[in-house]
Amino acid sequence: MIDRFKQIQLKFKYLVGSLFYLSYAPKAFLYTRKRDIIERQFTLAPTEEGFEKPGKLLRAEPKSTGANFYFELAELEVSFLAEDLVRIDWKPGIPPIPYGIVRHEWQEVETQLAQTGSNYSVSSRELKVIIEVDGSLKFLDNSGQILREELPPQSKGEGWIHQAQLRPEEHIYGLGERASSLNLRAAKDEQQQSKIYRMWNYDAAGKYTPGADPMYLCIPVYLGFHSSGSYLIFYENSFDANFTFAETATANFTGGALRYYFITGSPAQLLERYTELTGRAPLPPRWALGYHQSKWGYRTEQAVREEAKAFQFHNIPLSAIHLDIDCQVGNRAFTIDPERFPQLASFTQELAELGVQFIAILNPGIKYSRDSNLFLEGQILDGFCKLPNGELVVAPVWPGWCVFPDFTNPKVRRWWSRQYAYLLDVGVAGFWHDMNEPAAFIISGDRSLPKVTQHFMEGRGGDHREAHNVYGLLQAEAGYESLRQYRSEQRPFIVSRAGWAGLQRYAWTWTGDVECSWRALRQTISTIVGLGLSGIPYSGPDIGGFQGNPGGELYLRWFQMSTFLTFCRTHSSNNVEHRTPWTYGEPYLSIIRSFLQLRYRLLPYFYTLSWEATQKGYPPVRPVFWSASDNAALWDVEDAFLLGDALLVCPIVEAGADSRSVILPPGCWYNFWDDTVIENQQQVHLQAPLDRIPLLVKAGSILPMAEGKQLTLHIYPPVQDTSVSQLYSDAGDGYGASRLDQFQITQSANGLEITWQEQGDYPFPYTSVQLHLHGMKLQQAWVDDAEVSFEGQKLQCDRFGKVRLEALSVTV
Ligand code: NBV
Repeated sequence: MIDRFKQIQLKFKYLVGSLFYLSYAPKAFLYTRKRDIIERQFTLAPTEEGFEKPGKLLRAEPKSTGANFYFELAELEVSFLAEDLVRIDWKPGIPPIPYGIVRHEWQEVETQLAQTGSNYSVSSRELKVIIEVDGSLKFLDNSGQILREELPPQSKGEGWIHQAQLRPEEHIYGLGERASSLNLRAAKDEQQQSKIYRMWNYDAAGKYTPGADPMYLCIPVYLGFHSSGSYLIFYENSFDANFTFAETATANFTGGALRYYFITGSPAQLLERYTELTGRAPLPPRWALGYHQSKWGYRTEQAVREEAKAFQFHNIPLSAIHLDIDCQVGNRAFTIDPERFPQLASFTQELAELGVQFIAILNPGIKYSRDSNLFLEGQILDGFCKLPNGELVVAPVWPGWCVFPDFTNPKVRRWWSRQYAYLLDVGVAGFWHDMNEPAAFIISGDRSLPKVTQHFMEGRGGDHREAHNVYGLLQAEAGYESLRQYRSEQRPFIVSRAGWAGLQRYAWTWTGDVECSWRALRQTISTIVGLGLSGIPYSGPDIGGFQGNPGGELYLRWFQMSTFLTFCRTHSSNNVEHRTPWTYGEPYLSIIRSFLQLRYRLLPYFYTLSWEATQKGYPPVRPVFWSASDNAALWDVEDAFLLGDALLVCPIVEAGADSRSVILPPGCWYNFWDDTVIENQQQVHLQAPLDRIPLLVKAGSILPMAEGKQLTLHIYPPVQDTSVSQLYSDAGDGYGASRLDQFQITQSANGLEITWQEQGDYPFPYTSVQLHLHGMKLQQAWVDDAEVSFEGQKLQCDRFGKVRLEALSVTV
């Protein structure tokens, strides 16, 4: 009876939600027609200019960090920015505005230009580029191994076709957010042809099933792995493009310049260099690594208050609540309805006292109405996107007919930045940028602005074909700068749906309106790992999926996976059942609670990984092959991921499964749950009853976990000679002092020695330290040469310089 009632309720909710969407249909229809007319009216006939091949190489000229090459029909500039990083510029082409790039000055690299017959080469100590007489390029590492062979580029009208030969075994990863296999080359379309990956940020609402393309956040960067090595290619070109990976890797750009960067090295080296070029993610506030609760449907202060209290009631940790467009007035950006949120300043304070941050959504579309202040202000600045005839571009989004700030204009970014200030003043802790591809409602065709829309492009001018993919990036920049300026003592927190290369400098992302299914849960792993390899370290899915009701088992399995992702948030649509950790009752509630408690205990580890991302650009969530990329058996593992170097997370992605097999990177691994040791096995089968997913710890690691002021260092021997684990701490927010504690473990004949080195001036934040030894039986222990007692495998101690543990029967 109750079930029946619930079903009717859900159907009713679904109906109301659908009617809500439908109410936009007339506007979407009108806009679609108008957009088609506009595109026809203003699109210029394509030029026939270009070349099939650049012609013959005529001469070469050395320059300080590389060389210039002159072909019959084109010019090529090869510039080494570092020993392992080279920039290639094929000309002619309008140089890109460096929206993706942060580092412009590089130390001079010594390079040699050499001629062999009619071919040339330019080399640094790490990398050689061979330039052949027809414009083919080869990239070789310092041992002479060929990493990549490119065909001469083809210039087609305003666009370029760029191709490289792929090895049979070559695997490809990246391209930003993709709902595809982790190895992008493995995916096929419905005709069993190589999948086409489009480079065009796209609102995937209602279409987000595995295989869908394009998605919200495209980045023209990919990594290639084959038997002779690995490399990264980043095209600094924001135009619409298609990429395919068959016998050749083909990039087909519709416009812009053919400028790209080539980097060689291991995955860690590739990400370090790439993020040196495009920027690293700043340290987030520590609370952001906790759990976030969201739904499209918190309409009142009271509803949010009750939700926060329910978390307390259920004893489930909560760090932030996200408010969707229904907290706004008429779905308008920068509003929060004062009738439904009458005491916002004291309310955000009340939540903060519960340890909960208030996050508000924002869409870029501004209501096209003289009753909208934002519209009037933007008009004074002449800051909205226009058509070539000077008319405003007007398209329907949630507030109704909307105009769109031109974020490629610095004046507009500054104006947009100012808008956050008053929400910051009343304690809004962070912002969630939605619909910023930018998305518009349509009946057919592209869900965005007309391609002929004009953009300021920092003064040089351009159109939407070039500006579209950087739109969300530049909005995120404006938001980030705002938070830095108006709340300078705290670190910014912004989540952005769309973006481009460099988004990591300003924002996190989530994977949008993913369907609610087991296959979508499985898909999420590749999507998130692929984002990390594209330089975006912080991302996560709507736990349970956006559209639909997952039921207890799927929600739980989704939750268990997300426990180990950087962005851990439940979110769902306005026409589905309200979804929280307690929605499905027991046993799900208790299991979710224990997973979240584990996540919070692991926060010192997460936070240290975040700090590492600021230093090196490594994504905390990594492919299983991260530290063993020459092991081809790992290249296709897409049902597991590493969290840092120490944890291997193996989610359950099938209904009813209570065990699964795991392909392991080489070495020795511990089962986190029972300390069994798995040594040098390529594949194991592990139990996964509802209350756990296989979770493995790499031998040699120290896993720092905290409960209140007590820090426990979980030590997993053996170590190959020595190994070092780090622990980063600071106040959790702001820009004050910090510290780095480094623990070095050395294996000795009858036990272990651990030394502790401290750096930095932030006081040690824990009042007690416990050492927990796994896999060995503790016999005797000395802290700074004084013998101490212990209990079982645990040793309670204070700060120390050196601990010596005599331990027996190493289980391996
Ligand atoms: O603002 C409503 C939703 C939001 O809940 C979701 O997370 C976004 O991805 N938003 C999309 C707009 C409409 C979705 C149909």
